[in-house]
Amino acid sequence: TRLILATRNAGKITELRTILADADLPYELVGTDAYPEIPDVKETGVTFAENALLKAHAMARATGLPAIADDSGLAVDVLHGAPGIFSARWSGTHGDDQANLDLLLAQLADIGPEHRAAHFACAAALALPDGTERVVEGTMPGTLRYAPAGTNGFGYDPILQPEGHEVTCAELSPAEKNAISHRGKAFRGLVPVLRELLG
Ligand code: ITT
Ligand code: NA
Repeated sequence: TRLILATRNAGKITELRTILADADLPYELVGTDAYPEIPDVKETGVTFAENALLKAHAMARATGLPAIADDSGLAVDVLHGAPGIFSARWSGTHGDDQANLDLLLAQLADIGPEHRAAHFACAAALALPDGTERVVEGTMPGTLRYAPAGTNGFGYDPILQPEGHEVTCAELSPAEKNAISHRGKAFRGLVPVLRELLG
């Protein structure tokens, strides 16, 4: 079975391929690069789950194949959950991880260490061409640093120190991050659903 991986984010693709390979699934994972003619869907949802489903349904409909999608982001307590679903374009430029991270750090410069709680969230969606849909969500709680540290991962990884760790996500190895991450939890949770619906 071919399974479409409905994301253009290189950091996500790397992690998803590893997380799903660990589950030893019998599917051929096909990236959206194989379908350059299919336009990106507008992410008009107000939750991670809604946006993940929009992306998965669009690819499943357009390709006639099952599709999985990830919508994710960083939710900061003192900002009432922002950047949240706007994480990828917090600075105004979609996908400029450095600018997004720099802006967020500047916005939190005066926030004390006791008030820097945040979490990553991920919604993992599966859509079938017949409209069947499933979503599994995962989170990773932590606190925000005052300066970036580490070069692994992507996005806001250099500033989020996961609960129970003394280093940032960008200082964890990929395997260490996947073991505790929002994305690892969400997609490992989706694995039994994939086995049930795709065989
Ligand atoms: P697709 O829609 O093509 O999947 P995207 O990058 O637009 O790609 P999102 O809208 O879900 O995806 O945005 C995710 C944002 O959240 C992006 O800015 C990431 O940097 C950030 N993010 C998500 N997961 C992360 C992680 O594990 N580590 C660091 N940042 C993360
Ligand atoms: Na999004």
